[in-house]
Amino acid sequence: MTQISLIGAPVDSGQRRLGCLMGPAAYRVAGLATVLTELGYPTTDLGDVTLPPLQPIASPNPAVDQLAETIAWTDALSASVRDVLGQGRLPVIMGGDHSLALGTVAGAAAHAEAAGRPLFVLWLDAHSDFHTPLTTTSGNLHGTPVAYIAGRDGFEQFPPFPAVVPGERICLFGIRSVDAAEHAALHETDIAINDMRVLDERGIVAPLRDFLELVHAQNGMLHVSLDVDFLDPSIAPAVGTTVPGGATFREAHLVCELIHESGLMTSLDLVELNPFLDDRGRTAKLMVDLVGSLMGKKVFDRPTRSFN
Ligand code: 5AB
Ligand code: MN
Ligand code: MN
Ligand code: MN
Repeated sequence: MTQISLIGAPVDSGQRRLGCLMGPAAYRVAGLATVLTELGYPTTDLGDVTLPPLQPIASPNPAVDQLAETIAWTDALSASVRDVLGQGRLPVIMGGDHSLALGTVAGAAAHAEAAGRPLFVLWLDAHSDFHTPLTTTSGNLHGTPVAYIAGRDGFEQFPPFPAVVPGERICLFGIRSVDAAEHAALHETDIAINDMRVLDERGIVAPLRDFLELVHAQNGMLHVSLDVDFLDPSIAPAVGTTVPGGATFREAHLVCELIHESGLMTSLDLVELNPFLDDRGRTAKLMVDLVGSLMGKKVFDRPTRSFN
């Protein structure tokens, strides 16, 4: 049975609205470890990663906010994810804003390269997160991790990304808010863009299976990055960047169930939960329920299509 390590990542340097640093505590209160244990997975909570005091670092783009903190989180979380994967365990990162994925995916990429396997990234999000520190106008670095993972220029102040993930191994799923600079840059890549228009037309199953088939065919590792704003704000209000028209309750569970059935996921981020904006813990509880589906919780056992 897969062994799971929970990593608390109280990152809030990637955006300016306070509260994401309470995310790991909210997942603990909502019973994440218990859900995993009850599903039969030996689960260890490694506690929260912390940072030492830092000196500020200036960016060539004066808009960029909290660069030193975000670089330090990148280093620290890359090391913890790589370490957990090296122990043969599944890291589940309890965020924290999405800038934490600069580090977690770097750690997964370093591990995959050492293991001689290709890394694939499934990005469940309202946004494409394809800015660089040079193109962002908000200055919020939670809008940049996909660009870092894909090897775009502009991250010279960050640790070099260990093994750039080619566009054909990245899948954006659920997006519905893309800035003009991101849009232009995405057109130059082979990243699979499953925006909400595509999901409305094709549904969840076909585009997701297309991507999972690719991962399976290449014996890939699969990092899943789940941004709370992937979900419709009516069911998941606890996020700073709500965008209408997101995944419904059943669409989100179906995504998670299909990922589970594939048996392919090797690391998971839970990002952007802001418990200060929540309504009696409902978003935290929904995220924990979705992790349950990702790890095999189902209403009724039936024969399923497996990739292994
Ligand atoms: B999130 C925006 N593109 O750059 C920007 O929540 C939003 O991690 C970024 O997906 C959203 O500030 C980042 C307008
Ligand atoms: Mn995001
Ligand atoms: Mn988002
Ligand atoms: Mn276009």
